[in-house]
Amino acid sequence: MAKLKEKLLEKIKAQRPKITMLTKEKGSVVIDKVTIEQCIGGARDVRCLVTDISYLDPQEGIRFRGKTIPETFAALPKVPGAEYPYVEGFWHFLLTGEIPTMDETLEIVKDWKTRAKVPSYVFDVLKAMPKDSHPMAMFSTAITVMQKESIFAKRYAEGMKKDEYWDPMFEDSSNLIARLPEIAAFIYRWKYKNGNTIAPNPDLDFGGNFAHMMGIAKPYDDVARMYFILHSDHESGNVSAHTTHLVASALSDAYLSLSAGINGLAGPLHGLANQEVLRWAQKALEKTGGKSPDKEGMKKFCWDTLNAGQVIPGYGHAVLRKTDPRFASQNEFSRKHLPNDELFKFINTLYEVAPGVLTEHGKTKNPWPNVDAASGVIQWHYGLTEYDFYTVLFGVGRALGVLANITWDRGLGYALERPKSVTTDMLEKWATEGGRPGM
Ligand code: CMX
Repeated sequence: MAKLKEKLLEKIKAQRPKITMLTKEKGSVVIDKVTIEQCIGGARDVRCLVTDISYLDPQEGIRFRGKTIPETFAALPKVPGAEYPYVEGFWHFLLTGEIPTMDETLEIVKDWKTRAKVPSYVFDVLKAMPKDSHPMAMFSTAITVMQKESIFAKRYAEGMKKDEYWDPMFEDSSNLIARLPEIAAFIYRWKYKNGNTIAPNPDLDFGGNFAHMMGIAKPYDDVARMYFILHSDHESGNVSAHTTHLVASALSDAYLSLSAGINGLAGPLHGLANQEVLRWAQKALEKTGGKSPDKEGMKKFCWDTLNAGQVIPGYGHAVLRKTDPRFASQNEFSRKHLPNDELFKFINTLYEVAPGVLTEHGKTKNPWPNVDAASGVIQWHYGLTEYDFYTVLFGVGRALGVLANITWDRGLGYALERPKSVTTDMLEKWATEGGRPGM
């Protein structure tokens, strides 16, 4: 085995300079409809995905069905006595592009209650997992294990026609979404609260019931609503959305597709960054006795991180080139509800300092904060200090966007996804020839 690894390392080391040369010196050579840099560099900016559910402008940030975040929050029907809208109404909006009436919203609230029962074997499987399993591994397992419930898989095996695919996809997606709050809250209480779980309250909406099952008092119900809506969709190219779409393109059902997307969300360069921000902030606060450092102290902490070869979590983005409006929206909530929170002060000082440090560092194309920079602060403030769990919250929200997308994928009969790969030798040849012949 040692020999095999030695040989492999030798080969990797020989290949690395070729890849660096191709990217740095020949990156702009067009090899087909893309450049060598795009081919090696994660297909940045390659326009080859279609969705009408959300669009991400690099300067402006996300629009859901054409509406900015503040416009979305303002337009949707609100839960009585709450600041934020029904998640159920948002689902209607994502699916149809139309703002639902209160009656239409309440119909979905009612419908999801009939779908919300989580099969008991899901809890058995979760209980059988080691207690130190990551909550995202538990969340993804719970979704995968429910695959036997898939109506799409059953109907497909019976020989359903292609133009009917969207219908069982919608049913599976609705069933899945309705069950996610109880699964997520179960994982939290099972793992961190001695298995002391809280039964759902059938009188509450999606966000309210989640807060209730988490055992966290108001206004956490509004935090949940805001959080799920903000994290729902970010057009199609991000890892969780793209993975869900890719897996669904093989006609895998909603359970298999969503769990794959959730696994992608669990990566530290994607959704896991929200827990990393908290881990990083807590490390800094430990050094300063719990008090947010001043600008100079923060600058030093940023540079220490960068000089150690690590990223500043919560900063940078593959598409965005300005402050993420999802960050701004959460900061607005914090300013209103937790202005004196020490962690909030930390995040604000970081916001004043990090963009300058990252610009001086000179690597990232976007020195501004993304959604993950602000989210943990709010969770921490309301007592959810187990930051390993934060990405599960992201996952519940992200399910809304990706499941709306794959329902539409089936409705429009989108194709099996199958991009073409090339070899490094081919790239080197085309780089020398100034492009792929005929292109
Ligand atoms: N701190 C330090 N370096 C950073 C950085 C950061 N926050 N963001 C980017 N860079 C570096 C990259 O690591 C890369 O370095 P190398 O050339 O050595 O590989 C360089 O800057 C160029 O990267 P980029 O083109 O600006 O960014 P990418 O599109 O490659 O990556 C992202 C985007 C988000 C993965 C990256 O900015 C990052 O790692 N950020 C920190 C983690 C994070 O917050 N992720 C959450 C994103 C939102 C989400 O999906 O949830």
